Amino acid sequence: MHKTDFGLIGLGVMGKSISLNIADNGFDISVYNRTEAGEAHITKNFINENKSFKNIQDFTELSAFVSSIKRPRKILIMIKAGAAIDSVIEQIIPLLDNDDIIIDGGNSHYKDTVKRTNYLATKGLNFVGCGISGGEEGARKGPSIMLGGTTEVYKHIAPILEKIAAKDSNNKPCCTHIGTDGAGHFIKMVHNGIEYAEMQLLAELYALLCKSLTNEEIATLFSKWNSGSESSYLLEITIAILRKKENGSYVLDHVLDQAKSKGTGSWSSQAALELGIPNTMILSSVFARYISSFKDDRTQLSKSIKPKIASEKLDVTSLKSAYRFARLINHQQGFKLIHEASVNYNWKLNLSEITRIWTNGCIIRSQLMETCISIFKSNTDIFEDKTILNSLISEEKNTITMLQYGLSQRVALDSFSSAYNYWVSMTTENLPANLIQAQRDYFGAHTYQRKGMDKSQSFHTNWKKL
Ligand code: NBP
Repeated sequence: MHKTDFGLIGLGVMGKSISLNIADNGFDISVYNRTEAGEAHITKNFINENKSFKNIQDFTELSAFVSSIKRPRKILIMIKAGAAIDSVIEQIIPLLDNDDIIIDGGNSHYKDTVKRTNYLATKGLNFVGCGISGGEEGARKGPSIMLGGTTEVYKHIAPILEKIAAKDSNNKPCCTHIGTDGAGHFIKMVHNGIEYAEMQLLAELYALLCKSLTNEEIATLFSKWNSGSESSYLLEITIAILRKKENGSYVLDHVLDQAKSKGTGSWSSQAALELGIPNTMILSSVFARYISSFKDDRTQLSKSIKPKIASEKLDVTSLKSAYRFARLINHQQGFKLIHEASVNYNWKLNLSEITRIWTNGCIIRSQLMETCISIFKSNTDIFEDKTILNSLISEEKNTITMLQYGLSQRVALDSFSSAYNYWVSMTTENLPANLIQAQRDYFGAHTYQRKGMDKSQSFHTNWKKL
């Protein structure tokens, strides 16, 4: 058998789709899936289901799989993140040769990626942490690909990964070298964090709208929004979800209201806490999912509350404006976190290039993301863009109207409130943090600074003495 161009380990949802995408683009590929008890059929079934592809070689034995790939080998591991990655790495290390390239395409934690990069370098092997977004369909038709590792290694894998990636509006691949070691996985993690908040905003809008509109009416309203500046992939799928019926009734009405999560939202929040960046929207979206999981408690407690009957009329025009406002804040916070990580880890991240590869193939692709490409060509913070700042100033009024309606109707608007409170605090010169400083000094003698004086000067007051 002739040697293949690429190897892939893990024929799960993503692995299967990426393999077919690579084969479709004319590359020869070797695929492998572990053969736990009763699982030897996975690779065979995959080949049988895709008989038309003559350029896929399947293996159930790792050494034969590794030997079948051209050197330097490029092997994409597409399995569950965590210990499974380390286990596969340990199994293939003895089979590899110097300068071979292992690519981890799963949602691994960026700090694990840094450790693995350093560890594999001691073995003479290259490691690339690679974020892949777009779900099953994106993986098959063209995902957005965020690569870490060195520029040298990127050059080796770019011809294949750029070919299989989605293309932006200028037909450039939505695939780029993000930065060294953990940068690719960090960016994928924040991508997912922004996604959490984008999803939560739509869920909160739905919660408000379904008080007075049917699912079909909400879908019609969202369709109007989706034809303009607020268009996005997530809005598009929400419309389809709202309209989906089975046996004459809306499927959505039968879906249990407990949202699950796999970790990238909480990791983004942890990174924000570690780096000192107030990413309130991702955090509130993660907590909203956690709150949803307390279904039994909610059901029990709800029995003590009288339901609110919508008496006031909902001002639908304020909603679109509030939605835009909150999305701008979400993007501002997400990119502030990315910028801070860039400085902290010396990744020298190109924010405009990151937004560019997020304009197609990925879950948070949107018209706003297209706008962000030019914003980040000359700024590192969305607030520095005068047009955006003016837009936020004018949309504040509508956000207040929407939040007031939500409060009056007893609809929890975790993420919209986070956006608004963050905006108000960020645009307020004097916050009550002077009281916090005084309290800290009172009970812990932590000292404080005084207004108008050099910040290097610390003061302590005996607060008990009148
Ligand atoms: P799936 O759950 O569909 O597949 C998981 C794969 O991991 C299977 O091939 C499975 O083998 C393999 N695996 C496991 Br589980 N434990 C293993 C171990 N100890 N050793 C070797 N292989 C092991 O996951 P998926 O949706 O394809 O996701 C794969 C990665 O891509 C994850 O990190 C995920 O977070 C990430 N991701 C997923 C999406 C998405 O939309 N699904 C998008 C972007 C990124 P088996 O078949 O023998 O159990």
